Formats: sequence, C-alpha cells, structure tokens
Amino acid sequence: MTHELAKVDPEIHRAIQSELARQRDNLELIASENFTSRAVLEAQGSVLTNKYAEGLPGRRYYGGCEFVDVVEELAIERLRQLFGAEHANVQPHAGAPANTAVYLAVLNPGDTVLGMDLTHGGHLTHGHPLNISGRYFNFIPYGVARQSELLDYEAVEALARRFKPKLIVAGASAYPRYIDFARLGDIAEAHGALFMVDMAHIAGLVAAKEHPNPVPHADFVTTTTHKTLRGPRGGAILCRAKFAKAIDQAVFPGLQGGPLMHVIAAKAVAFREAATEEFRQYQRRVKLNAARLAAVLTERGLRLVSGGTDNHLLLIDVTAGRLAGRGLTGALAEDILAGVNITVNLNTIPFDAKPPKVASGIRIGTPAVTTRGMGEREMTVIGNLIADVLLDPESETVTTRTRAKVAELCRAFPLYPGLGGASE
Ligand code: DSN
Repeated sequence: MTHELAKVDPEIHRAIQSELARQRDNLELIASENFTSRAVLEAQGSVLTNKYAEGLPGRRYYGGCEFVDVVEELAIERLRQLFGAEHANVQPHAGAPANTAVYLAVLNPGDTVLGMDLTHGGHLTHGHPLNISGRYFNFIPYGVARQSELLDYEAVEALARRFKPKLIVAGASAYPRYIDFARLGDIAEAHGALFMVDMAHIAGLVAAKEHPNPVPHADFVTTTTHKTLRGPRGGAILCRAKFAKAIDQAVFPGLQGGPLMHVIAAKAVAFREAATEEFRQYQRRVKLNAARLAAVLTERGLRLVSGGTDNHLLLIDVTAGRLAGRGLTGALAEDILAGVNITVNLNTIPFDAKPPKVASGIRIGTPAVTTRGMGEREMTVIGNLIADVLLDPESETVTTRTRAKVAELCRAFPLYPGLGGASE
C-alpha cells in the first residue's frame, strides 16, 4: 500500500499493516466503527494535509486557498443537502469539539443544560463531570425509565419545567431505540430552551431516512462523520441560519485553529457517497442485521436492554437472562469475545451497579460487518457464536470452533481487497 513509508519508517509501516490485518481478520462489532471507502482513504491521505486555511471559504487568513475553498464549499453544500439543513460547518476535528463549539456559541459558564446520562446511553460530552461540559456548565442528567429502559420523555419535561434549562441536548452513544426528536423539540420550545441533537451514532441512518431526521426539530445538530455515516474520523455541525455566525465563530477562532483540509476533503467524498441509493440500501441492511442479531441473542436466552433494537446497535446485559449468576461483567465478556476474534466494547447499562470500566453490558453494532457485505444469514451465525462463547467461555472446543468460524466469515467477506498487506 505505502512503499515510501515502508522504506522511511518500517516500524510505523509494520504497525499499519498489522492493523489492516487485524481489521481483516476480526469481526468488528463496535457500534461506533466502520470501514471507509478507498476513495475516502485516498482523499484523507492527500497533499491537502499540507495546507493552512484558517477562516472559511473565500474568507481565509492565508494565501493559496483557492483549491481548498473548492473542497470545503463542496463539503458544506453536500452536508447541508444530505440532511436538509440551513447551515453547515465541516471544520470540527471530531464529535467532542463539535459539541463543545455549540456550548461555546450559546452558553455562558454555569448555565443549566439537560443532557442524557452517560450510564443510560448518553455521551461524555453531554455533561459528564470529568468532561469540560460538566465542569463548565450545570448539566442535569435525564435517562430511561427503569422498567421499559426507554427514554423517559415525561421525566425530561418535568426536569425542563423545574430547572428551566437554556439548552436541551439529545442524542446517545448507547441507546438502541429511535429517539423522538419532535417530542424533545416541543419540550424545549415549551420551556424556552434551545435544542441540540448529537446524532453522531445514527447520522448514516438519518441520511438514508432509516431514522427520523432531527434537523427540522433542532436549533443545532452535531455529528461525527466516521460512524454509521462511514466517512473519515471527524465532526460537523448543522444549525438554523440564525445561528450560522455564532457557530462558525465558535469553531474558529473560538475553539480550533487551522482546519484539517485533507479530512474535510474525505468528509466531502463520504457525503457524496451517503447521497446514493447504494448507501440507502446499506443502511437498511445495517438495521435488518441488528434486528436479526437481537432476535438470535434473545432466542438464545440473553437479555437485551429495552428488549431489542430499532437502529444499528444493541446492548447485552451480561448479568441477566441465561447469563445470570455466572460472574460475568462487561469487561470479562469483551475479553472472552476478543479471544475468539470478535471485537465489541464493554458498556454500562441503565442503573448499572458496576463501575464504568467493569460494567454489566456489552455494546454490539452492525455498521462495520454490514460494510463487509454480511447479511442476515451471517448475523444468525454471529449471534449464535456470541451466545456459544458467553454461555460456555471455559470450553476449548467452543473457543476453537468459534475462532475457525470467525476466520471463515472474514475470508468470505474480504476487506479492502487490493490494498495489499500480509493476509492477501
Ligand atoms: N466513543 C464513541 C462511541 O464509541 O460511541 C462516542 O464518542
């Protein structure tokens, strides 16, 4: 893949080749990961990395920006159209700065905000005490109802009535159900709050109309570009026209310096890809695959948070159902699955009694395996493999059989054919 790199820096070259082999030889079920297209990789690995371009297209603080202007204008326009937004900023380096830029644009330190609790599926940047959001602003957490494990909209409304927040933040990193953005937007409006949606996890589904679009209901919508959206690692912000200037200024010079033009080019490519029928079909399969996995795991007696999924991910409670009483934790389950080349991450579940690094759950997502071309038939196999090893982690026979089956699946659905590397 990278002949020059192999000569100049064999250690880094080797590590990259090993990572390529790891991605090829494992079943990637981390819900926030995906495999970009070769075109996205190419744009991101381009000479645009050399260019300083502080400012916005046509209004830069550096000369020689005529071509990066083309790139950024295309990225902005494609993103705006993809989601039907009035304004877009494609410069945030990642999801966390995208969220922080919105806070910087409209909040003062100490302002009250409602955000979904991380342990209920929210995100660190939605008010966690260790994050700048929780340290500089008065975030009040909301969550899911204990019984249904569904977002408790009535509780959100009660909190809004009681605390009169300046902003309500919606969106999640581990919530397997649709979020009713219209209802949350109504709550924000009724209580005089601004409304922000972080759609990072579901952006690809939204682009494909496989999840309700938050844009018509929210003042601000933030996203990453590398999860279901299948672009390069990065962030972006959409907003109503009346907040355009505040958002642009919060990103630069408020929070960041020079934009990563090579990443912005790769974002533009991904936004173009996301507007295709192929991408819409892909997102449909992502959801069908998640539903199939959920069905198999449930049939095998595992307990899923909220009983299933409407989107690309599901959460297994490894302390309940047929897994109850086995001393399993999320951390142990993650390790057990890693041992058979299935990659997942430990995750807290609502009302988790265990600390975040131990946790009672694992989160499983289908975007990456679906990109490899796997479908419902393979999900049936994978669901059974997961159940087999979690139910009998000590069995050498099960472990050996599962590893062989994983290897067979990975061979049958090759990743980045033509990119070189040892396993080709
Ligand atoms: N860390 C990401 C995830 O895995 O969902 C969210 O930022």
